[in-house]
Amino acid sequence: MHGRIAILEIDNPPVNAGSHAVRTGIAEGIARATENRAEGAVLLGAGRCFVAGADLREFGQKLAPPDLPQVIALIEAAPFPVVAALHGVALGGGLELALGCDYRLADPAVELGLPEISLGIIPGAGGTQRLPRLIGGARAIEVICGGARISGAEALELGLVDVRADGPLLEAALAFLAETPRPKRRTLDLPPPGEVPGTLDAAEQRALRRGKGRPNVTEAIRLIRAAISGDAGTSAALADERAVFQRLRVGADAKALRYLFFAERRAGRVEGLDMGLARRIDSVAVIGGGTMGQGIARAFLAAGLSVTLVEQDAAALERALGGIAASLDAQVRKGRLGADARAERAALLTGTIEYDALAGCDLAIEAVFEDMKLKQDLLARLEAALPAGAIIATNTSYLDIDTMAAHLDDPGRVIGLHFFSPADIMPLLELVRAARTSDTALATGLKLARRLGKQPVVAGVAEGFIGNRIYAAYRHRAELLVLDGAAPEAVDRAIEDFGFAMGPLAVSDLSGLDIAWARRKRLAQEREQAGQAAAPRDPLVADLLCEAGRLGRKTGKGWYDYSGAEKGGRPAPRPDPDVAALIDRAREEAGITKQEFDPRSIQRQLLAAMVNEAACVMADGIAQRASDVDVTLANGYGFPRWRGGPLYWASGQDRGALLADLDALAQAMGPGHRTGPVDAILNDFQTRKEG
Ligand code: 3H9
Repeated sequence: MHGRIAILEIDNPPVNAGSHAVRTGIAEGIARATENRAEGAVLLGAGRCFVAGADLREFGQKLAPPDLPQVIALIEAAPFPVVAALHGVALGGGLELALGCDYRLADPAVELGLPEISLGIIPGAGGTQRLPRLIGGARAIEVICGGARISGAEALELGLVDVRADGPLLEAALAFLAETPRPKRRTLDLPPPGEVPGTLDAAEQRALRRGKGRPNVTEAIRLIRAAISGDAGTSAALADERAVFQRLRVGADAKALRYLFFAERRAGRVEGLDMGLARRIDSVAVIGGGTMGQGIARAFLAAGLSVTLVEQDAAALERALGGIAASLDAQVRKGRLGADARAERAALLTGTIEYDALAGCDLAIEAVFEDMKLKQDLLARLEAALPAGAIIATNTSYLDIDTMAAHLDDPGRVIGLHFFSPADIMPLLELVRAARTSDTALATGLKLARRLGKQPVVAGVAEGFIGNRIYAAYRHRAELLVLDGAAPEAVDRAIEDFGFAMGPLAVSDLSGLDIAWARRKRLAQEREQAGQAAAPRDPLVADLLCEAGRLGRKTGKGWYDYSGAEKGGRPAPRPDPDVAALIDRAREEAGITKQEFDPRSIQRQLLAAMVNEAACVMADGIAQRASDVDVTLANGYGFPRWRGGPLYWASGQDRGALLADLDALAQAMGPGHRTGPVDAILNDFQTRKEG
């Protein structure tokens, strides 16, 4: 008690998750404050935030009472006003708790949000009912269904937060209560604010498109609409919300998404690595200003690092700097970046064609053409130009980093930082730990990933590391399905029905068929030089398309024809009779009998290819853990998050059926195919999941 004001501080490190003890503590605190005849109460969080939401570790079991709705009901029924004092984040159940208080006061840097949709559930403690009453239905749909975060400034503007606290939170909250009498004020009694006609429908349409038909999105919209209309009555709507939450919480989507949540946090850790070794990185050099280099530069600039872009000549440098400026401008135009932030980023960027300019850089990353000799020479140049101890990174997506770094005085400085294009948008960053990569370089890379807001995954050296290696196996299977008789659009559709945004052939068209073509030629050459005999079956058609100049969207034709109508601002892929004829010819020339494939067997074969290669990746020790493979595919390759990732998905399948799919895969791939130890990996995976 502070005078007549009760102070309830939630202290449950690291993020004050609303576990059972926290819920009990708040309930007891309210009861004691009532006994003590408190005239008001302040609810706040100790440490770095208010409350980051419900404790996700409890979600696999029955939730012990009191549940959060009960705690909020106690707050609402208390005979004194309760002020939530917010700092750091108030997310999920944390925001719902604050919405259940009579007033909200916040540090201006606070971030508010309801991320439940990303966890396969809906807010379960009144979020769908209270939030729309404060900020309106359309904005509530954006926050709940789109995962939008609300800043402190916006929360004040919207009336979601009543007072801005510039000084110490507790003092501000006490002063707020002392200023004038503060009556009780239930959020549920407030009428929803008026809405510009049409905005609610528009927000709903956007949310449904983004939500890809997941059941939690449609349920959330239904409940938000019920809050706005008020037809059902408040307590019935709250009970409805709770019932939907409880059902979804134990459903397949929610389980997979919770698995990924913890898997993603684990992926950033390396057993036994001393993170204290990480070097401070303030200034970086990006070598090569092509699409990838520009994206990487933008990612660094967005994180507030100073960037020196290095190109071969003045003209290329001007093009690269111009490209970055243009894309920053486009972000401003689209409202994604403020004019001040754009100016700050631009001020952090310089360009040069002189390696001497790198003498002050803490890290350099090369993003030049995928050519071993070129990269070897470049790394040597960087070693000479950079200060001692600075980290040298390569963005190669396939090449052997051990070989690349072998000629340096100190190969320990070299690490792979494999970004995905566009590098400032895609969340994944594969950190490649080569045989001689030092702990310092690895720790620095992990810390840097965090600073860039990326999802790190640590990989070992292998053709394509984790992600591209598995993806290449999947694409190979897709191409063979086409050769054996499935239409390209049938192959793509089968995996899109599984939840991928695009099938592998449409993706190839988007990124350009020539990249994989060059890789196939290189691998064939390497295989020949090494005297290796059997290779998996050649998919033939992809090569023929390239030879015919059909390199994908950039040439207007690839697996599909792009000369037709636009869809979403881009020409839509249309099946092309010329491609069908080319496939028939290839099949005939190779003496292959055309087979029929139903959508399910196509889908199962594509998944089997991923699962099999994932098992090979594990067997070779390229990924630290099975869950890292899932994190990679879900964050960089469009594997539907609500399916958890290929190994998680496989662990939930009937084992006999899966092994049969793997046999069929081996048959289709031919003698050079390597069968991964899927059974053993999944047994181990199951034990870990259950343990
Ligand atoms: C919900 O609230 C449903 C309600 O509607 C239902 C009401 C009835 N639970 O991310 P970090 C751990 S659903 C358990 O590395 P950061 C995390 O595992 C929930 N643990 O830090 C890690 O542990 P460890 C809605 C959690 O600074 C440590 O905290 N809420 C939870 O990068 C640090 O986490 C959310 O979805 C949790 N809820 O980011 C918010 N949250 O060190 C989820 C974190 O052992 N959380 N941990 O690996 C976040 O978005 C970020 O963690 C946060 C901090 C932004 C808070």
